[in-house]
Amino acid sequence: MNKDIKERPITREEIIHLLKDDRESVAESLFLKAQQEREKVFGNKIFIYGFVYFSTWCRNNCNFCFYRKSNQIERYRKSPAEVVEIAKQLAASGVNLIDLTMGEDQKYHNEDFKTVLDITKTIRKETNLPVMISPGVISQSLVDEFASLGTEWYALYQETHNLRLFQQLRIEQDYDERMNIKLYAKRKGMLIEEGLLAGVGETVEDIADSLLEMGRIGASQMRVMSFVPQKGSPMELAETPDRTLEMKIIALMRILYPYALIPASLDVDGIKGLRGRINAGASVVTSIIPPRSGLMGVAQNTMDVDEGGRTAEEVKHILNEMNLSVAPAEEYIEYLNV
Ligand code: SAM
Ligand code: MD0
Ligand code: SF4
Repeated sequence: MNKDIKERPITREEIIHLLKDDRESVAESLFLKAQQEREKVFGNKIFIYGFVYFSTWCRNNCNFCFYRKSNQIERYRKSPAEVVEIAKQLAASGVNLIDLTMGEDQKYHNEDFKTVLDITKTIRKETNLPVMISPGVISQSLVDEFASLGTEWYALYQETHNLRLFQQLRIEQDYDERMNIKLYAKRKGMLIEEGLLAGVGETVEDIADSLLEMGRIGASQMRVMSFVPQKGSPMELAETPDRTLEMKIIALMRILYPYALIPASLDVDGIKGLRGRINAGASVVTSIIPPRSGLMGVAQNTMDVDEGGRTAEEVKHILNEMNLSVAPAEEYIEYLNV
């Protein structure tokens, strides 16, 4: 399989035009084209990712996030043994990758990430699965350490590629610092995931710029998530966008980058949001969380988790109904290695 990004078949102006055109027929034809493109590369196979949000402590104050430092909420930090146990449980359920996600927990920064590096090493060994880390911004020397452990992925989302909007969302954070560490990880041989938020005040021009930038930086995985308002945050009363926007962006990503891994995140609308995102051209299902593990999601921190809606089993069932199936572990590893 060739995961290099193909030449772009559509221009910035065409993207803008397609995003502005709100006829249902336009969206439908984008979805159809995106499904055809996905099928050419991935056949009827979909990858699924286990999500382990192991510390909800954070030193940052992103305006859109429930876990921002200033929000007075109950937080947890799972012990290494618990994290490893949950990862093993996810592996046994058939996920293709373990995503180790954390807030920018100062405790881990103070100890140079010793615990997180240990957890990563153990999980790679015990599950034999590729690992993605989503730790926020870290230093170059830490990227070196994760890369030398063989950690496959570094996920770090810019949310927008409009500098002014970035500063409103990720307040007191540095756009270039965030972008540069992602590019550094790529140079060190890690795969990178880029992401954008829909419905946070961006224009269609901003979205077009993000779509093109994601290709330019060589992101092997790219995502879009609709903004979900969070209790106690400055954007609590802002509206969540109509989902057609997210679906059209997923389809455009697929059409622009046929080989890209593009998530259908269960974290936005729970399990009921799966079909629409797959039909828009997504090739990965993310945010699979074991029920009653005490773990949370991000945008939807509890939706469907304990009810068992966000499990590999439930996802497999729905994909099968759609004549799709979850790829075996070896097939995902093969995809990454081509
Ligand atoms: N703390 C790390 C970081 O910010 O990079 C990793 C985890 S962070 C919680 C992961 C992503 O969740 C964010 O980059 C953002 O795209 C998404 N997210 C957070 N809050 C959200 C919300 N209210 N609605 C939709 N997506 C959200
Ligand atoms: C997900 N909501 O898996 C989670 C998360 C972090 N790498 C991913 C934002 O969709
Ligand atoms: Fe912290 Fe990440 Fe939430 Fe920002 S998005 S407040 S860095 S957990």
